[in-house]
Amino acid sequence: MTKRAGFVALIGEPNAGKSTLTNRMVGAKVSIVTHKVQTTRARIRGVAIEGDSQLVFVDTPGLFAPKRRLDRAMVAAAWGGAADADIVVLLIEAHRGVTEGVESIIASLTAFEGKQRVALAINKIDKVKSDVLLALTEDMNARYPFEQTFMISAERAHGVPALREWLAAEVPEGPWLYPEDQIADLPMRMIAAEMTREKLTLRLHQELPYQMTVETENWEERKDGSCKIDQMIYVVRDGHKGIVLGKGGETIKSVSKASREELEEFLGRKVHLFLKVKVRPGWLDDAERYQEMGLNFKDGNA
Ligand SMILES: Nc1nc2c(ncn2[C@@H]2O[C@H](COP(=O)(O)OP(=O)(O)OP(=O)(O)O)[C@@H](O)[C@H]2O)c(=O)[nH]1
Ligand SMILES: [Mg+2]
Repeated sequence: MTKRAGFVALIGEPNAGKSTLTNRMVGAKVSIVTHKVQTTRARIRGVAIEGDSQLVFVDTPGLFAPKRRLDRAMVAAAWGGAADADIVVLLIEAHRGVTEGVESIIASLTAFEGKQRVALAINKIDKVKSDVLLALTEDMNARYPFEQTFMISAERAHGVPALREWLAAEVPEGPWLYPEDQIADLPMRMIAAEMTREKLTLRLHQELPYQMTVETENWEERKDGSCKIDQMIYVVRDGHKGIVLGKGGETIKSVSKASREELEEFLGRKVHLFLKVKVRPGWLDDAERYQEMGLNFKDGNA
């Protein structure tokens, strides 16, 4: 029996469905998903097994034209993930077709031509008719020599097995990279912080989700098998603090409840979750915050 293992980087525009696909492949929620763009901030590794192959999916932040330090660090992390992978899968959205963003990703991809294996996955096929898909496949393949094109719906799991089987056959021969029962390569305290950030992002509007970060400050195992988790939510303005708390603390209470419930399901035990909000105007230029997010601060240099 020949074992195979490799890294598969998922790249694409923000909102393309990279995290949804990562979770679908892993069979568990290891990366947070929202309907908003720029949800994923760092490289998240999720592990899947297909036959004798271990596939390490590298979910990356969306690729877009960065403006701020955080944007630049996110985009650098995404391209870094692509460069380090055995196979890159570019995800695009079927109903949006070849957007300007997709064009610019393809322009950058040409630097990989001949050096990196790249496949195309047209996602969200549940949103379009099949003739659209054929035209889009032709158009994309005229722009870049993709090894294969897959048509998938990450959300509905359509076409996902075919993609997984192809990847399993194509990753290099070699020993597995992670223990058989490991599904993610991300510290638990970070997964926990991400869960809270997801619930906040779903509740908050406009720019606020992008100007906020969540850190797990303390994790205490209790004798009764439960754990106590303290998290800090950093915002940039006083006004934002009020919004995060909500009237009479309503917003933070419901966020805390939703996050705790998901954490309990993930960990399979009782969780006591305590959230606090801190106003830190400069956190977006604070090297320590980037380290906590798993990003390289210097990648954000203009
Ligand atoms: N209709 C449909 N929606 C999908 C599909 N896959 C993902 N979505 C939705 O698309 C939105 C974005 O999904 P994410 O997985 O967070 O996208 P992402 O590429 O990780 O986004 P960033 O982290 O911001 O770069 C969510 O609302 C998903 O539910 C799909 O196959 N069909
Ligand atoms: Mg994502």
